[in-house]
Amino acid sequence: MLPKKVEKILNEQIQKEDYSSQLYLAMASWAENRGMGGVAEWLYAQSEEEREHMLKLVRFINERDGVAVIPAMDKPPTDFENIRALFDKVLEHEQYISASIHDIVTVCMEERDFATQNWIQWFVNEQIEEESSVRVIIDKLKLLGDKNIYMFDRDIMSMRGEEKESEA
Ligand code: OFO
Repeated sequence: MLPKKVEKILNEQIQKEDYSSQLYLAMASWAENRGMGGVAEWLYAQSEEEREHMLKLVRFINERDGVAVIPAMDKPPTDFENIRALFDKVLEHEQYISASIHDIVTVCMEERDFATQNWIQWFVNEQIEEESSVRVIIDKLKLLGDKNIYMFDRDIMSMRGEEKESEA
């Protein structure tokens, strides 16, 4: 049985993961409309991953005899200044998500819910990977500068491939 405080904070996380998915979908659509097919693919894939994170939480809460609540969604932004500003926003958002995962760990410890504390470690590790993959992208963007967006767009999916392979 999930302690009520843990159930509540996990439900809040469902909303945050769902928003992440919508945010990256909005970013993907923005990039696609500007001819950046590679960036769009990266963001579509990221949006899917966020949906999986959301589903993981839904299933876990229900399995532990809690009640997962599917929330209403805030509309994500539809416009972004440029590609660098977009990825700065992705990093800022992932840092916010990492902080909220750490808040879950804290509540689990306070409530002595060691099962959830153990389970949520997957998210703790996932956030390390997510933040670092966005930092790699921002570093590449700094190196290439504004003029080489074509190359960046061509290569971004292979960067994703390298990360996923190095994880395996
Ligand atoms: Fe779900 O990891 Fe990003 O937000």
